[in-house]
Amino acid sequence: MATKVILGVIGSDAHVVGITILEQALEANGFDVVNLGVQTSQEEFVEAAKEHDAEAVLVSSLYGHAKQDCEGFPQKLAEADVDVVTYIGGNLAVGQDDFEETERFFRDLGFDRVFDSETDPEDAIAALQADLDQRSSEDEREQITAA
Ligand code: B12
Repeated sequence: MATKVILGVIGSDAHVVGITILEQALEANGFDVVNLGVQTSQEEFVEAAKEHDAEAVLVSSLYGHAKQDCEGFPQKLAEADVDVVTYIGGNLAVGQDDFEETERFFRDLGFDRVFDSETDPEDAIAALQADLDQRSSEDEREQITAA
């Protein structure tokens, strides 16, 4: 069965082109994408991840308000018992920011990886595949240890 991935633009952000390209690239690489579209709330991401038993949640933000929109988001996933790989990408801060600082902010918030607006979708997909492979081998090891 194809790996299920939730994709959407968080907050009041209406920039749709980036996630459309990401959706196509993910599907071309065999992922089953649930695209929630633009102006998606944290709760909608959490509900969709739960409903579809997703393995990853990919959040996009372009308009410069990602820090406010994502406050508490990884914790909301954890509270709902949703254990997924979480990525965020796009134009994550206002203006010409220091990406290293932005990356640190979102990693501290709990996201697994942070991507800037220059990211080639194929690079993000390769990272996702590697992260998911690593998770499933860790799960297998845990099952063997528990048996
Ligand atoms: C088109 C556009 C619009 C259109 C959007 C139309 C639509 N329905 O999509 C309109 C005119 C509506 C618009 C409105 C606004 N916009 Co505008 N917009 C743009 C513009 C010119 C292009 C965006 C785009 O489509 N790029 C093409 C796609 C392919 O690239 P992308 O979106 O960056 O996505 C790629 C990567 O970022 C990455 N990526 C994105 N998300 C994710 C997520 C993950 C997990 C990963 C791995 C990768 C990833 O992969 C994508 C595919 O390659 C950009 C400037 C620019 N050159 O980027 C400004 C820009 C994004 N907009 C901006 C702003 C400020 C606004 C407004 C707030 C303006 C205003 N004052 O009203 C409003 C916001 C309205 C809202 N509620 O969202 C700013 C954001 C500034 C910031 N972050 O500091 C930008 C950067 C312009 C600028 N230089 O100031 N905008």
